[in-house]
Amino acid sequence: MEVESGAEGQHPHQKVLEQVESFVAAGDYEAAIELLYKAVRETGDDKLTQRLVFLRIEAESPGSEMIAPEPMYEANELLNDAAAVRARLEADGYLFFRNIIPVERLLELRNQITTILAEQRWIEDGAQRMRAKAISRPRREGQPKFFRVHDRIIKLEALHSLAHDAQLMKLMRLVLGETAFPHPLCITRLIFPDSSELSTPPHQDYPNNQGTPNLTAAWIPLGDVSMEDGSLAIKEGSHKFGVLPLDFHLGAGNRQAVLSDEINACRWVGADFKSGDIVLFPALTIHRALDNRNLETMRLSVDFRFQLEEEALTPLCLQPHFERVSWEDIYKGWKSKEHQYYWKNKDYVEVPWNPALHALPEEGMFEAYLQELQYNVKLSQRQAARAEKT
Ligand SMILES: O=C(O)CCC(=O)C(=O)O
Ligand SMILES: [Fe+2]
Repeated sequence: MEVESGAEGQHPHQKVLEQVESFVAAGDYEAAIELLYKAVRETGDDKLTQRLVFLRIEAESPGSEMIAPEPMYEANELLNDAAAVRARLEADGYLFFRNIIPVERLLELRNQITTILAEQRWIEDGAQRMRAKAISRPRREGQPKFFRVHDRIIKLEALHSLAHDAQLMKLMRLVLGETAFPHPLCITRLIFPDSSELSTPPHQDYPNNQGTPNLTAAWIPLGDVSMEDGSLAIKEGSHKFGVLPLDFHLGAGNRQAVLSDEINACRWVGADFKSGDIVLFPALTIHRALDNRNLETMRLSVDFRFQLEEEALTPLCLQPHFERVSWEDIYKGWKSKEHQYYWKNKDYVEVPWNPALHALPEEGMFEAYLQELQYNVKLSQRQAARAEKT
């Protein structure tokens, strides 16, 4: 598209702006945004950029992204029948079990994590600390303040040893097979309330982990996590559509899967999780987090990935998340050696990481820039709204 410049004395892209406003007046936000998007990409003009950012915010009617998942199927009744469990995973692309992980273990890990969060002033300290009431603005993966917390959490023995919990391992052997073992890469999610732009978007784990597509994630809430608190949702049956194209997203991983109409037709399923519950899903299943809409408390959860021996993995899965702290440092001060370097005794096939599977399209950087601007505007709007209330 050629972006015409206007008459003298006018903004150089006055014609574009007029055309945009006439689309807006006619209620056609999609056309207005498309026109502006192209114009901003071509010109980088500040005024056009600002209009685009505000229009994109306006066009998101409140709750437009809100989804209402159907209930997940609770598979506990299948627990003594491996064939039935595996058939269900093959059919639905996920398994949900109630009450698998010992609650005391989860509480202990939550206790240790919330202690760190309170010390760093992310959450309220004191008698209510375990509630994880947020008192700071959202901290995002990659920021220095994020790492001040995460570099401590990644060292917790209670985090890494949870992946080897006897009940969890029993379940993973039932689902995957006798040689199932967890990757040493363990992920902790520290999700602030009221920051929907940062909610984990719909994605497949495969591009982030690669190796075997049979890789199976275990998502475990650290305490009760209802849908209102931003729990995990799964696109039922979405594992049957292969590896999907990627687009930028501000949420965890910075990548969302581009969903076809066929996949969009699959149902979202979810649950109000209780402490001890678990969801398993293979690497091609589309999943996302719901927005944390409780406006107060952080959503804390962990996710581990399991595979069988003899299957493929990439070197990244043998490293601590974010690769900032060495295993040697992580293990300092641990009480037990049992789960240190345990993967060295496993027979897996190490395959190289393929950057092409993780690459964003060319527009990715531009989209990143726009989402960042949009997020900052939304943050200030929220702060202003809060200030008005008090
Ligand atoms: O908990 C989240 O927000 C994301 C979880 C996820 O993507 C996973 O477990 O693979
Ligand atoms: Fe994921």
